[in-house]
Amino acid sequence: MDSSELIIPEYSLDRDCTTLSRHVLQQLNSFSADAQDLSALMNRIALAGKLIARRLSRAGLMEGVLGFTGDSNIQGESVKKMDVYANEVFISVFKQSGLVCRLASEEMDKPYYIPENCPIGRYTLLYDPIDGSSNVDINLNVGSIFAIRQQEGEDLDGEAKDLLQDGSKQIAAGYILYGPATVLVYTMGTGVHSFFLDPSLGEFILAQENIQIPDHGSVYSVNEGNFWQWDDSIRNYIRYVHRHDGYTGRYSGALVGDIHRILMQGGVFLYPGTTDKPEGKLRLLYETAPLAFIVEQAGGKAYDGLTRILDIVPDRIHYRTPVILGSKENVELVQSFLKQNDNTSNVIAR
Ligand code: P6P
Repeated sequence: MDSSELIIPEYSLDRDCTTLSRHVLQQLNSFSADAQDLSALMNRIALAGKLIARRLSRAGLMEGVLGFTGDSNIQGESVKKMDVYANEVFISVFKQSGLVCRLASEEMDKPYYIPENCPIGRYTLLYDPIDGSSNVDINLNVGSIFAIRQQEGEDLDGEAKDLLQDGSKQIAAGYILYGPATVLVYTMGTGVHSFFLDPSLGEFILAQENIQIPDHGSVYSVNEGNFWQWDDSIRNYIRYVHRHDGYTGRYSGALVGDIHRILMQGGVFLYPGTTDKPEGKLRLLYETAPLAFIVEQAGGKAYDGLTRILDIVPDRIHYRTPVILGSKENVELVQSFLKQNDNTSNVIAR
């Protein structure tokens, strides 16, 4: 076939050239040093995603990749070998980047400070390196969640107290979903955009811009095994969706996949507080706040019950919040049950 017959629509080439780093610069509408830094930062996150995706795709054929390490993390959770590997990937990818000064991770008690002998930037990466790692050994979807904040002040005591601020301090946030395809979804406050990893290019290529979550969806995503530990208000909501047509339960046990379904198809994800854990299970700084940023930018809502997630100020790095997030109408339906029983808000919304 001669070249004249090879008709490649303009957009497909341009689209294949819309990599993550180029898209960030387009979103910022700038080529300033700050914009270049953020573009480079997102590119490093993409590199971490590629390294983790590669490991996951080979995990079943390699020694020492699957299973538990035998240790527990700061959360009191058993650590999977993949948790450790993924955490190390982010450290390795950012250590020599000159872009960050600290890395705060679900897997580390204290933030990791970039060593003096490495170039130090002024951003902080907060991340959950592998969320849903219980799915790793059974080849079900898992994800990485990230948020970028700027260091404020000197942090002289090494306690990273400047991170203990509300979600409006997030400059960028998003997640990487390791599924049949590896998908990176991010926002910098100008919409939510998704990229698919094209293995043949080794690049994340733009798939969707300005994703909008439907105002209503049929899915409610919650671990109903905790039913009798919830407050009456949440139990009454669950009874409602059981008894009314048009609702269906979907729950994978891995936050990123459950949230991605809600983002794309609508519905609501809940991880309410329980009698023994009124604060819930999910961590604010590197799980619920980044996801709340994404969901709100897509036109949805994200609350801990009756308090907006992005307004919550944590008192420690690994602070937990209950979470109700997703389509506007679905979240408001859950909240209508919370408001029916005032003393509920003490348990669910703390
Ligand atoms: P449960 C995984 O451990 C995780 O942090 C999230 O990915 C997930 O949404 C949640 O916990 C699952 O918790 O109690 O339902 O097993």
